[in-house]
Amino acid sequence: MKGITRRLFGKTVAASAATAFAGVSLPRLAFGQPAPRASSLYYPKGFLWGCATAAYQVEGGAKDDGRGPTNWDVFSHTPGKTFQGDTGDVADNSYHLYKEDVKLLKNLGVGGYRMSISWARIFPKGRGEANPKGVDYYNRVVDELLANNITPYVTLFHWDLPQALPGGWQSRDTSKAFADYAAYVTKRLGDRVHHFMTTNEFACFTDLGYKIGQFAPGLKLPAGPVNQVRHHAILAHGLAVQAIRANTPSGTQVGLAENAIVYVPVIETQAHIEATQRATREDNAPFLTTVMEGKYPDSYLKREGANAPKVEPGDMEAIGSKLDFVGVNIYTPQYVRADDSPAGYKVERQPGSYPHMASPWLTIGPECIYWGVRNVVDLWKVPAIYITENGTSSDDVLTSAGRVDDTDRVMYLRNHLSQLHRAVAEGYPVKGYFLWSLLDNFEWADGYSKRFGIHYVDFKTQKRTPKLSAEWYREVIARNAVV
Ligand code: PNW
Repeated sequence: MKGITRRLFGKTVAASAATAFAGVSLPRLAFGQPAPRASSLYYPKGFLWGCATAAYQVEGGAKDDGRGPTNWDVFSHTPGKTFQGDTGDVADNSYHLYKEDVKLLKNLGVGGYRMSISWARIFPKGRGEANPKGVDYYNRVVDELLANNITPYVTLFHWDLPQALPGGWQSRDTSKAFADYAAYVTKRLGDRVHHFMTTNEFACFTDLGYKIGQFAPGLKLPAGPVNQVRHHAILAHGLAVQAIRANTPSGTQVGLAENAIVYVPVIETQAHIEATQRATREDNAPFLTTVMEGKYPDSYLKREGANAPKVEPGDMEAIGSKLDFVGVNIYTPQYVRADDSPAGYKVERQPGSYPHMASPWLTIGPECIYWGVRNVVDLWKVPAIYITENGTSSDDVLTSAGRVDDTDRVMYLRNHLSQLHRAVAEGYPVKGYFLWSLLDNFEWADGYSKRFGIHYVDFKTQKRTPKLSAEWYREVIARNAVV
């Protein structure tokens, strides 16, 4: 041991002499290896760094310029549904302050911005007559981004559904209305926007809304109707992919943003890794698995029996439409082991002492971002994958000096980017990363009680203040490396 230490010590001295000569003081790597620069975890040239938001969470302007009411307006205005009755009526007022938000993006140096479009601004009743002022707004936002060299990545549905659509996602007509809306809006933006995501997180707007009741519309339906809601959601995605392709120039990149359950092997042995793959395919059956395979897995249909979704001719073909990329929203891990059960895997219960961030569901396991990418790419051979969301809530405090030192968020992000680097280094086709979120915003049922932004928002004055994490992210982007 001693010998090794001495040898490495010698190298370290030489390294610090070299760095001193270069005129910069740089940290050293462990084991005495000289750090060539500030970090060895470089990302490939052209890697896209970005931030993400969603319409209902940031825009406000709920009644402005002809926007129609949505499921989330109704839900958030229903007593007892959101934290202290918080609503998205005003949120970050980005409907009016979008230029300021683009400046924040510009200061960070991001290359991309993931935003969503409010369907009810374009079609206030979900279908029928379009509202030109809604389209004008998104034209302005897109033009402002492009004028600042920021590439827009546009999600067409991030949970705010026009209230006027009867039955919401319980109705098959909603899937068709979505495709018509997708056709209409992408035709108008497609000359300048080249990346579209159909939907965001199937499970959140189907299961949480129609099975658990925690999100709009707050229903608790039995298994059969829930499976039908899920089917309408993936059908909406599929029909929208077809509609976008028919209405945009060739080369337009179409994908989705999905929060597949991310499984991490308890130990990195071949058996546990294979179990993790099985679990990924099985437990994402009604959503990503079916979208990627164009077919409900037999095991899912068998499990659901009489409750299985009713499928019409042409549905599966639409649902399985080839995608240009897959976006994954990654926050937390689930651990899996191989076992002797018929399924061949077991999902581990997390012990009570398992650490989490400010949101109790946000358990910490940075390797989930590596495994999230690896499982999806290995299972379905996707040509390109983006991290369409990753980030955390924190109990942020704005000091009298105007600082928010969110060291826990920096810790969380740095660890995830280190693990994402592993996927990149192993050759997985990770094209970009969108941090959730640019701003503190309306965190759904948690209202404004949970802050996810790298900019602090004073919701009374709408003042935005960059947190320590914004400073940190700016440095990551500038160096194209984990710092
Ligand atoms: C995502 N969970 O939602 C959404 O896409 C965002 O709109 C949201 O603000 C962000 O993550 C932070 O929550 C999730 O319970 C909601 O595991 C819940 C969960 C995961 C993601």
